[in-house]
Amino acid sequence: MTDYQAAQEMAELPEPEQLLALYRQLITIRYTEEQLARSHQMGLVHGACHTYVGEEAIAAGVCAHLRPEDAVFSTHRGHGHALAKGVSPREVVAELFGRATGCSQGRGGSMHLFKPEVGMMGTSGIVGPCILQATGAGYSFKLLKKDNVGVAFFGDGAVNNGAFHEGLNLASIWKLPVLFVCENNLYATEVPFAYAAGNPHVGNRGPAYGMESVTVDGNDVLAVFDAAGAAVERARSGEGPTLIECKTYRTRAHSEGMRDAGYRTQEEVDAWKARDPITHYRKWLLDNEEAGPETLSAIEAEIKEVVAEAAEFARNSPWPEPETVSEHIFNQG
Ligand SMILES: Cc1ncc(C[n+]2csc(CCOP(=O)(O)OP(=O)(O)O)c2C)c(N)n1
Repeated sequence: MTDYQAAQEMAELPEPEQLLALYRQLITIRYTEEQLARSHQMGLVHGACHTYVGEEAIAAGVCAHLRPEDAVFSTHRGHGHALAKGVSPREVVAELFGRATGCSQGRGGSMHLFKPEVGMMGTSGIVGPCILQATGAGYSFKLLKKDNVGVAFFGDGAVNNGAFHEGLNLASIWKLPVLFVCENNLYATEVPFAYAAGNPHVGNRGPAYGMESVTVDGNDVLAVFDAAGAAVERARSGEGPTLIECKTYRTRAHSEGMRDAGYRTQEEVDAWKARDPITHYRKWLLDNEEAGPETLSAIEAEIKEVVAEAAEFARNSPWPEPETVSEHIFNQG
């Protein structure tokens, strides 16, 4: 039995239709990212483009438990979080193309994906603050006596930032309904986490804050789903925050167009590609007769169409009108 199979035997499995919804979500993120990478090469994406290829299981597994009123705060690698939280491929692609039909009306791009109506409270180019913003959302839900949760997605590069210490400590002492989801993909740009951290086991840090903490295989969507389900339940019932370390890997360059050599070996990249979260989950669905090949192929064909249409829609969308440039700007003077 592989580690993957063993983890599934122990995990609380989702309902059959949810198993397929997870597959659909994984495929949506992967195909959208691949479309964005191609579009970047064609010069259609304006600004940086950090893809989430290889890490899709985390956004899919966590966001499957969230309601539109739950608040997600994300990072520079946030397309998958936005999609899993309910922003459509059309709105994501159009935003990266700088078009008025994008979720931020073409004003922000990849690192400013906002859609408060579905609880997507923003991707961000600054490493760390999402931890504090999610803590603040949790505090606000607690004050308002709502059973909603705040979720921070962040990389290993954020955990040695002061925001991590302040956010986790505050959430712990006030038992705030927050999930701190660390996507530990082993590198912050080109810096290995093992080099940058005195204690490279993020999951071990929770107890230092008096906080529930768990480490899971971030390439295993069912393991993430299981851990996030327990954490969301704990948060909604007033039992406080959880730190979830998801061990994963990005298989593309840090950012599209960047060189991807000199800091990791091809063998390492290939070993992680062999643990691709989508390939593994697809095989698991088939082996366990949760879905037949025709069903999965139909989902793949449908999402391929959805994403191609989204790119076409974005390409044909208008640019923001120049005369609207001063709209949505706060004047603090
Ligand atoms: C406060 C801050 N410091 C430095 C940077 C420059 N920077 C951009 S991405 C990045 C690496 C982040 O690594 P990690 O948080 O592990 O996320 P990953 O890119 O691996 O998903 C850094 C240091 C930044 N954007 N913000």
